[in-house]
Formats: sequence, C-alpha cells, structure tokens
Amino acid sequence: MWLEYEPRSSGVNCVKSLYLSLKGFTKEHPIVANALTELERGFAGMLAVTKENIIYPLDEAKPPAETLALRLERDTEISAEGYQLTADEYSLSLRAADESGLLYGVFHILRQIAIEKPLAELTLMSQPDIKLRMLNHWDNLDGSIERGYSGRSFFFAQNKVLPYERMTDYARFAASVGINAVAINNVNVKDAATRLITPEYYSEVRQIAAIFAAYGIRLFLSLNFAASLELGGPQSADPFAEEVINWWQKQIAETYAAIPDLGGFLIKADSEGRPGPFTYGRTQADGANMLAKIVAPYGGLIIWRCFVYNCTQDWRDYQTDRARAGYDNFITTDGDYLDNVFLQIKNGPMDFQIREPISPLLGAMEKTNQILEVQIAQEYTGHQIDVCYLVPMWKEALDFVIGAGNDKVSDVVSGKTYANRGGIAAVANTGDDANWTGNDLAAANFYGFGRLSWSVNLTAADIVGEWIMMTLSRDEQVINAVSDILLHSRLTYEKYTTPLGIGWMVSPHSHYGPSVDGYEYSRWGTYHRADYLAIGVDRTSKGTGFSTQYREPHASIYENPATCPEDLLLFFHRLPYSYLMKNGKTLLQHFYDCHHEGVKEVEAMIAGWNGLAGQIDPAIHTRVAERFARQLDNAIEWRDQVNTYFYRKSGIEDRYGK
Ligand code: GCW
Repeated sequence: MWLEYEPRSSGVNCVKSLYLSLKGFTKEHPIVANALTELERGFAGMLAVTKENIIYPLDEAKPPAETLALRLERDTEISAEGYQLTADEYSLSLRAADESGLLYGVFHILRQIAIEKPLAELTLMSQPDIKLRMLNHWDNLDGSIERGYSGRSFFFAQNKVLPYERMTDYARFAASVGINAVAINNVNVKDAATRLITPEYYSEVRQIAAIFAAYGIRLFLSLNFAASLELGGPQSADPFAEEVINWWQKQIAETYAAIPDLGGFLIKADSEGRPGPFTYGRTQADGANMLAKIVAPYGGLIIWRCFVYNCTQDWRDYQTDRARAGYDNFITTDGDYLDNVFLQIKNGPMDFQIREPISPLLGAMEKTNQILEVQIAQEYTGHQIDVCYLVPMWKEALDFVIGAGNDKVSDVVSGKTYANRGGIAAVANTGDDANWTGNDLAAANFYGFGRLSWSVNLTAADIVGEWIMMTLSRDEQVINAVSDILLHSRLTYEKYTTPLGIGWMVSPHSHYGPSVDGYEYSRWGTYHRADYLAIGVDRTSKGTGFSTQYREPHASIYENPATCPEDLLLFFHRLPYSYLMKNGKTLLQHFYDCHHEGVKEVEAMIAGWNGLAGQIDPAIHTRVAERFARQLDNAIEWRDQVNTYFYRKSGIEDRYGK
C-alpha cells in the first residue's frame, strides 16, 4: 500500500537522528507503542535514521545538527482524535488529547516525509470532519468475499479465523488514513457467520478486536436478525416478542462479556432475502431499537442499512420503482430511533452504479443519525480490472446540497446539521492478493476514501497526488501522467458502459462486462425499458414520482429534461432516441459516440501508462499494464454490444457509419 517507507531524498529533511520525548502518554499503551514503532519504521526506511539513532527521552539541551527533536505531548484542549503540529527549524511538537490523535499525528508526519515536503512546514491543527469512518468487509467465513476482486479473505477461511499478521498490516494502513471502525464479516450473515457472536469464535474475535484497538479501530460484526432461530433460541425474530428480546439480552450480554471492545453491530434486514422486522409486521425502527436498547449499556451502536427494496418485482409491473424504495421504507420512521442507532444509506437510490443521483433519503431524516455508504470494491465499476478512481464520485455525494439551505450531505454525516450524529462507511476492496487490491491503482481508492472521510474538503486531485507520491514516484511527469489517468477514469468508464444515468446492462450475477438485457426481464427492478423508439424510466411526477422525493430545488430540476443534468437524463426520464442533447446531437448519436470515445480514452490511458515504463517499479508497471489490456477488451465489448443493440432496436444508423 503506501507504508513501504522506501528511501526518500534527504534534501528536504536531512535528519540523521531523532530525539523523542513523550509527555502525558505512556509508551506501554498499545496505540502509543504502535505509533512509536511506526515512527521507527518510517524514519529508518525513508531517512535511514536507525533505531540506535533514536534517543529517548529528549535531552532538553539543544540537539546536535541534523537532529530532529520530536515532542509528543498530551493536550486535553484538543478535540477527540485530533492533533496539533508545531514546527520550527529543528524541532517538531505533536500534541493530542488521546492516543488515537497521537497515532494520526505520527502518520501525518510520516506522510510529509513520504511526499518529500519539509517538516518545518508542519504547523497545523487537524481533526476529523466525520467522526465515524468505517469499512465494511463482505467476507464470508468460508474465505470467499462477496464482490471481492483481490483474492480471498484475510480474516476467514474454512470457517476459521486466519493468522493475525495480515490483519495487523491491514489495521496499520487503515489507521494511517484515519479509519476508526471496521466490520469484518459480510452483511449477508449466513451459516457459520451467524455464530460469530457465540463462544465458538470468542477468543479469535477478541484477538482481532485487540489488534484493531491498538490502531484506534473499533471492531463491528454483521448480525443475523434471525439469529435466535438458528442458534437454538425462540423460533421467531419478532422484535416485540418477549422471548426474542430475552434471548437477545442474554446473547448480547455474553458476547460483550467476552469481547468488551466490540463497537456494535451492522445489520442488513428485510433486504435481498435477509430476515427482518417486516416479516412480523414491525417497522425498521422497531427492529433496530430492539437491538439498540440491548447494546446501549455496553456503549454499542446499531448500524442499520437502508438497502430495503422489493427484489422480487415482476418486470411487467411499471408502478413499482426500486429507486423509491429506500425513502418510502424509512422516511416515516424519522424520530423513532434510539440515540445509538445509525441508518446507513447508499450514495445512490439504486445500487452503486457508475452514475446515480444522490439518494433523496440522505439528509431527509432530520431526527436520525445517518451514515453515507459508498463502495470501494468495484462491483459495478470494473472489478479492479478496469481503472476507476472513485473519489470524485464520493465527493459529489458529500458536496451535494440537500435542499434550498446550504446543508450538504457532508454536514449531515459529520453531525453539523440537525444536531444528530453521522458517519461514512465503505465496502472495502482488499483481499489476500499480495498487493491487497488486485489492481495496484485500486489502492488509490482505499487511500482516497480514508483521506476524504477525515477531510471532506480535500480535492480529488490533492488526494491522488499524495497517493502517487507515497507509492509510485515523486517525479512530476509520473505524478501528472498517473493523476491524469486516475482523475479521468470514472468518466471514461461511464462512457463505454452506461452513460446518462441509465445504469445496469451488466452481465447478471458477476456484474462485469455488458449484457444489455441481462436484467431486463428479471425480478431485480433494474430496467432500461428500451423499445424501438425510446429508452428509460419516467421517474418524474408523471411517472413513478421518484423525483418528488427530493427537496427543492432538486425536485423541479430533475422533473424537467431541459433542466435535469444531462449525465442523469436517463435516470429520471424516458426519452425518444431523437431527443436533442445540448451539444446538438440526438440522444442516440450521443450514446453511440460516448461508447467510441470511451474506448479511445482507454487507449489513451494505456499510452500514458506505457510512457511510464522505466520510471516506476517494473513489477507494478507490468501488473497494471496487464490489467489495462483486459480493460481495453472489456471496453471494446461494451461499446460494440451496446451500440449494436441500440442500432438493431432502433434501426437508426450511426452518423459516422460505425
Ligand atoms: O448490489 C448488491 C450486491 C450484493 C450485496 C448488496 C448489498 C452484500 O450485488 O452482493 O450484498 O448489494 O449491498 O447488500
């Protein structure tokens, strides 16, 4: 990842020894111990300051030349997890109120060295914009990963917990970008995973919790809402049934006694076949509160996902609109949740497509804690074969102004609006592949998620530049070329797959590669409804009414094709192929052209990457080049299948005869 600590030019930071002092913290605290080890590693690797040249405690006399005096000090005035750095010519002070803040500050110093910037510039105060910064792993206990594209799980195999080394490395790099909560098992909790809360796994789960805690990360488990039925308890999961409540009380008490550090539980209920309160005629709030009340005495949180929709729709049914489901299922429950319940809402109303509007549920519930959920794993965005840098998409979600006021989604999830609490969560893209993320460039998404969650105002370009400098090179040509590739990659992917917000058209199940009608006659509610004249679903007030779920001015803007942002045109509207776009082209010609441009852009990315041969680690260069070759095949397949499909359907020639 980005913690390899290869030698850095000593020009900017010519430090030969390090004087370290620690005040108000103890070396023995696990987080402090990890912070100090990290300093040792970083200084040894990047600046060749070996362990013998690190001296504690700091001798108050002025240290000799080329020595950095680093003072680590507790300061209770600083906010939780935050830190303050003050630099002068030969000394640096890092102050924090808590151990996590100290660790984050240490990573900041190491980042500064890694990107070859002077330590003397480090005078700043930093605190996280979003308090809960979480990763969700969709790892199954058999070792498979749902929507995983980087090998197998490094948490589980064959229903056992794996050795801890890799989890420790993982905790290190997750903490280095500010992650402070991790759920390790798939939200689809089945089979052995249901038993993670039982004695069968206590000692291992406790160990993972301890490894994470030593990096300031709280462990969460995904929970099976119907666990009582599977673990020999009552044959019901009705949240109002006394026997069910009693069973959970006993179960949770036992789990917390064994794993006191547990942050809480993540729950996918009433969704895609998972059990939930609807089965018993109860609301989502009834289900969430039953568990929340039980975990509250232990300081636990209940993170409840809002991905609740009818996945057994009849494609002939034009009334039901999956896009509406999240809002319809939850909006009436605003104000019903206990304080330790957080609703976790996907960025878009459908499901992690390359372009969707921001979910209207985000920010709509004024009395409820909300977490924005995004997907780092590239399920619909190229499986980490295709390059698709997602930070710009997440920024769009965070920057979205939810209504006529100035409140953005980032204000809601950072708890600035409505005086509620919030967070951000992402489905992780890591596995046991040696490089962690399959495509080396996909690591930029992990890095970017963490950095953006800490500082929502960082730009995608800033974050990408940092990542390149930390991993590939400090050479300006490399930085520019790789930035160019990453920053345009999402638009490119969109062009050769499903532009204008139409989405889907993917191969069923795998979700890689084109299949225009793959889900058209299925139960999943993801239809494009193309015929020989027109394409799209009318989601305006005249259609399914989805656009009316937005606050103004969005509702009116989306309602009308003339004002609807063009990249969302086919999300909101059903339009004839002859519809005239702002660029003067017909909708269909635009669609054809996008696909050709997309492929051309992939070719350009490849040329850009090839130009870097010899300038970056050859192993990385070769691995990424191999992925690019597969991306080009994929892009060509998308272009040709989609364009042929619409040519056949409409009978309308491409203007250029392609
Ligand atoms: O889109 C779907 C994915 C499922 C996933 C689900 C979810 C974990 O295809 O694999 O299940 O989203 O978010 O719950």
